[in-house]
Amino acid sequence: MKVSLNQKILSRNEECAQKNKAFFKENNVLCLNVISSPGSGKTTTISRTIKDLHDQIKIGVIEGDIKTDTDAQKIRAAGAEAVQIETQGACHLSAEQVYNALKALEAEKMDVVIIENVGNLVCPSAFDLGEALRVILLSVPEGDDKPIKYPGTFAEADVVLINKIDLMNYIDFNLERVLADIRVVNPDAKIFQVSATTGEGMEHWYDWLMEKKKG
Ligand SMILES: Nc1nc2c(ncn2[C@@H]2O[C@H](COP(=O)(O)OP(=O)(O)OP(=O)(O)O)[C@@H](O)[C@H]2O)c(=O)[nH]1
Ligand SMILES: [Mg+2]
Repeated sequence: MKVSLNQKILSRNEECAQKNKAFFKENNVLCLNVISSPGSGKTTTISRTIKDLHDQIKIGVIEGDIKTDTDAQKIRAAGAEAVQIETQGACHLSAEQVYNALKALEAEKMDVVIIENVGNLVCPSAFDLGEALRVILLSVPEGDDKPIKYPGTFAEADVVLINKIDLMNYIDFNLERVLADIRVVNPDAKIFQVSATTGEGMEHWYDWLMEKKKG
């Protein structure tokens, strides 16, 4: 019974994800789904990306949180339009929520739509939102064992941003191990080491993003 209900939820989500995909294709919008644990630096990374690329691409953001619109406010302060979804307890965004937010955002006017999923390294990875690319963040203070503990999430990544590298000298974090562990579950993912606060390494992420936008 439980299994069939889960399948029903996932297949309903997949139907709507296909609608989102069609919307992005029709409007030539590149969509990214950003997933990580709470506090890894999703909003900080997106805000810095908006500021640094504002004269090259128009970015719109859909924010997912259980409660509050504080992340949407931070995105607007960084200079981009943002729509906040409050999931009221759900640990991930659904394709239907994103579909409704796309209208509110007027996403057809954007070059890139970035979806910041609810902070959670497990649930969001099961829900396709119709995105073209999936971005997984892992921050140094979370520890170097996360790729082997959450292999399903890392396996789905197009790009992994290892964030907060400015803290590397203060924390026991084996970078070589992390790189090797990601490679085991996902040999094709691009991996960039960045600091969203100091800006270190962000240019490689920007180059990758701009290449993807060009197609
Ligand atoms: N030292 C350091 N701190 C960072 C970096 N990136 C983000 N932070 C800090 O980490 C904290 C959390 O950052 P957020 O961007 O809010 O993280 P988030 O992933 O959006 O969090 P949720 O939306 O709650 O899941 C803030 O205090 C940031 O200033 C970084 O590269 N280095
Ligand atoms: Mg956030």
